[in-house]
Amino acid sequence: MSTTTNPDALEKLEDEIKQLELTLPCKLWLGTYNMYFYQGFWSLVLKPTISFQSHFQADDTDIILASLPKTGTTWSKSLIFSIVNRKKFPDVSNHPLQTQNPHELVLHFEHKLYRDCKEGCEPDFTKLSSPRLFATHVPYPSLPNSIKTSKCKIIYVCRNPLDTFMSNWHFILEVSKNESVTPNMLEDLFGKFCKGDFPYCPYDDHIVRYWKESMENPDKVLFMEYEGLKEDPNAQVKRLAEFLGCPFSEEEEKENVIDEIIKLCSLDSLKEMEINKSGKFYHFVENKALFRKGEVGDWTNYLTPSMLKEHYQVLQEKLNKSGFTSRHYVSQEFP
Ligand code: PAP
Repeated sequence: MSTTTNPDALEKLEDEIKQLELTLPCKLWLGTYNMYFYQGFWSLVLKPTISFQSHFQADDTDIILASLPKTGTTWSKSLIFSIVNRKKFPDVSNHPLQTQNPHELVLHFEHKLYRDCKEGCEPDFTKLSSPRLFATHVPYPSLPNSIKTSKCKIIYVCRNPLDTFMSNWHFILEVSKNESVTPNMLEDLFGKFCKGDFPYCPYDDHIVRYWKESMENPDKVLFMEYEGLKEDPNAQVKRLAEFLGCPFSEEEEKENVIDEIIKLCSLDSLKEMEINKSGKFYHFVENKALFRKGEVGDWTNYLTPSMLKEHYQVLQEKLNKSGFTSRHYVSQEFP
């Protein structure tokens, strides 16, 4: 794909993407949207993904949050923003999180920056201060080379597959204006999720690729788990700050700065903020749809043993074979 931004090259890129769409496997998502199988993963946002992949130039100081949808993106965005900017915004009552949804503070590459920009132009990065904070759901193989080769940092957050699916399910029901999505589609969509026929999936490939990178390059990629954050937020916030090169000082620890950040970014706190009760992010999704229960193991209230037997075994076996280990995800007894 072309990497320049002159009009001819952009036109060429457009043509290349159109041609590509004709050759890629394609499925209809929720009976409405074209979902393309690109570089081993299903994508609903092919064009912005390719623009991002072709054009984005990372700085060594950039911080990039990567995740599958519904695995803790909003929470991680608020924590990363608050950790990195803690000296700039020491006063919680005046904190940017009070007036902006976390998705407006840490901008998403393929759902915001490269989706919003008109043909022939690049996102405007000039207003962002250093370190620039970004997020993406794009799988590791599709990241721009400059992210892989620069010294920028990647934080990957993942979540138990069953809770991830359930969170997606509730979000789809909540925000879908599409009448073809009905509650009785739960099992069908669960089957698709387990098979990998789901946006940004296969689930196992997405997490295993980032996990392997984190094992091989621990200074470059930090692998975090939603469940770990729930279990011991203090330890995880410290781990994040150290990884980002801004560890908490003894004085900050004594002054409870870590606890204040955890409290500010908690589900209850974000849910209660006026901006998250009424606003919309990226113009069309209600902020409140991002904050539901935030529980570990909520899937047990929805997925029946027969659904698990029918659909989940294959995904579990793939995860087991991948070598990926986490007591939250892979065990003989689980689910
Ligand atoms: P996104 O991919 O659309 O950005 P994401 O933030 O990754 O969504 O996931 C939303 C989930 O995180 C929701 O989980 P649930 O459906 O199981 O309840 C949401 O409740 C949870 N969540 C959002 N903010 C927080 C937070 N501050 N602490 C803990 N969980 C949170």
